[in-house]
Amino acid sequence: MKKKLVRRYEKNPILTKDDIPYPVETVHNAGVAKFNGRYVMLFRSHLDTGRSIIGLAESDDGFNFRPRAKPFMLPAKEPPFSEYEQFGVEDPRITPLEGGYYITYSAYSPHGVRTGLAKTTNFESVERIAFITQADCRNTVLFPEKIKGRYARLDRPHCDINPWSIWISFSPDLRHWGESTVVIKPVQYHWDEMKIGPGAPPIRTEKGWLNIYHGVFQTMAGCVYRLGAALHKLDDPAQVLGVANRWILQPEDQWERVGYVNNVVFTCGAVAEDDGTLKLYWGAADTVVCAGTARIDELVELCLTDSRPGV
Ligand code: BMA
Repeated sequence: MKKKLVRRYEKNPILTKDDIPYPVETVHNAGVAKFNGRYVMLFRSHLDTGRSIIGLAESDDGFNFRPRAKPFMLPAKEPPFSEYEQFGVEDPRITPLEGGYYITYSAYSPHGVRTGLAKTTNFESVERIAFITQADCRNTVLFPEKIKGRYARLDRPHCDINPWSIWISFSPDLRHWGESTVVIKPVQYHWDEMKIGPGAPPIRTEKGWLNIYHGVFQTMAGCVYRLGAALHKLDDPAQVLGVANRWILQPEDQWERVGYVNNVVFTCGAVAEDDGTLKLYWGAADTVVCAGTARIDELVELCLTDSRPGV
């Protein structure tokens, strides 16, 4: 048997709807960051309308999380944000950047799905900055530092004539984005053949930016969401050094295989630790939050040795 690169936390799932002090139907896709020595998690929850909101939970060890009494982000009530969040807010990612914490999230409305950018400095209040994509484009992750003087991001536009792929864009100010190019495409009859999208915000390693993304394969029993890894060049992340051929995590545990949407592991966040390990968080079957650990150097090695080009 091949070595498992992601080791599941033995007490998964780490958060379920029963832990939440307000009514929700699910607790899943979660961005996580370290803040003042603790771990802060922003997670998506479905309400019983089928629409989503974002909650917050805190932890001292990255595994045992205490949810806050109230949700952290509800659909905006004030223009211009209210128009584009009517159907809910989903899939938050947190990027520590220049002393603040930037949150990218999916904003759903009758106009489609686009990416909202918000900022917090204390995880008590949050300020919406702008929508940074048009419809239909989501799964946006920011790089945690400027690269050659510009901000950078990965995202995933929808497309009719090409399997949905991962793109990169650059910005002088986090609001205006351009110079977009496609960087990773799905491969036919491969585990990620149907569509792919960025997952956790990229992680700086000595050998490149580690990008943990999700890939989808369609079967007769529905779609299977798995996680994969890719490595981007440090000073030019539009260049992909390698996309691991094999997935790094797939639905296996009961709560990953059966839930609100069956057969889903979907990440919005990972935390790199000083000891070279990664804490990885994923929504399981769109119902609960799970965690695991991996060695960063093993993931990087996989991207460099058993891999394909990005495009
Ligand atoms: C994607 C997003 C995620 C979700 C996944 C599986 O398109 O909607 O929020 O976890 O599908 O249902």
